[in-house]
Amino acid sequence: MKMREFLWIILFFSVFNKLKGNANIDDHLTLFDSIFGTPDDEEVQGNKMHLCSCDTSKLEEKMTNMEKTIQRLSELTIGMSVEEYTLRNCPQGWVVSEKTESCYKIIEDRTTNWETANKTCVSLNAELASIRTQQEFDFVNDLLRKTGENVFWLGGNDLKQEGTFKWADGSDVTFNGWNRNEPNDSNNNEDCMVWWGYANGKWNDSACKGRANRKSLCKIQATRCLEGWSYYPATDSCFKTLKGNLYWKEARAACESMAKDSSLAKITTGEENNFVKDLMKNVDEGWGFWMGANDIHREGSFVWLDGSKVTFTAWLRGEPNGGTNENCVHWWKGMGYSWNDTPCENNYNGEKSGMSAVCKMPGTRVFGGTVG
Ligand SMILES: [Ca+2]
Ligand SMILES: [Ca+2]
Ligand SMILES: [Ca+2]
Ligand SMILES: [Ca+2]
Repeated sequence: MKMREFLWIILFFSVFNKLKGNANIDDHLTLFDSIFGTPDDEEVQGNKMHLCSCDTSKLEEKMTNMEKTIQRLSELTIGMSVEEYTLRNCPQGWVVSEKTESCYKIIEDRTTNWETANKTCVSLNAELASIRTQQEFDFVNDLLRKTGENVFWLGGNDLKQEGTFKWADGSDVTFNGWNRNEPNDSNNNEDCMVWWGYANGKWNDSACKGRANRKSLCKIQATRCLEGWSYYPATDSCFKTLKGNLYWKEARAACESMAKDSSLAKITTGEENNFVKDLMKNVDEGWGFWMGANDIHREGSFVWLDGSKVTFTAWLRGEPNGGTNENCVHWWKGMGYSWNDTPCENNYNGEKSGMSAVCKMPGTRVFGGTVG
């Protein structure tokens, strides 16, 4: 679906809604003018005459036709390509909520056992649903109400510690969606959360293995980074260390082959530098790690690979000191990961010096899959 077609749909809806309302003919004319241009245009005049002959049956016929067009256009939008969503699309058969950055699926197979329900979700690379905000609470309510069912398994449970509810991924239940007087651990035997349609979707704790046979709701939360990458929220970035014995150019190529928009790391603040230091400390070998900073093109003028100037720096005292012999920057492991300029093809005792790399890419919302 192209942007132009999309705009046409919006246009049709607005015209249609206006016509359906109680606006008088003058309003219709004004609206018509504002959308289709000035009345000087002959064609517009013609259309206007036709539309507003003030014969109600004509107007109704026009509306019916418009309704049909809208119907056809809405059918077209269903085939809208995934690129037009800000999120990567959910797996087929799942419902996406862009607000909660999650995918949801109702599991029709009933089970009396919460554990079984969660296993089904896990087998789909998901988990029994968590509900973390009012927005999500409302979204789930809309979704589940439509089914006419009154009870669904959700992910909340206090199986580990009585009275302390966690979601299926072990995170705390912080948003309060409980029904009045719940959770009540009735008969000291209620450790699993259910969506309770009898109380407008407010939650109830229920026996994890009961007699009641329930459907369940699975959820996939969008992840910010590809697997193996670490998320740094302040700059909405993902980092990854690459252990190797690399010249700077090789390190750059290695990072760029990992994913679209990935390259040697750019560091913009001290906090970001510290975050990366912690990652590097977990890699136990190597002499240091390459970053994107370099003064290859103009001596003394350090830039990142996106062309921006290096503003924040964490040079080792006395660095950069290499002049035109040293044009690439690395974290020097033996010097507390301070920055140093060094030859881009750095050797030690006549051999490659064993430099690793830190790659960086923008945070990206993905549901399991890879970023193409
Ligand atoms: Ca309990
Ligand atoms: Ca209860
Ligand atoms: Ca230099
Ligand atoms: Ca140096």
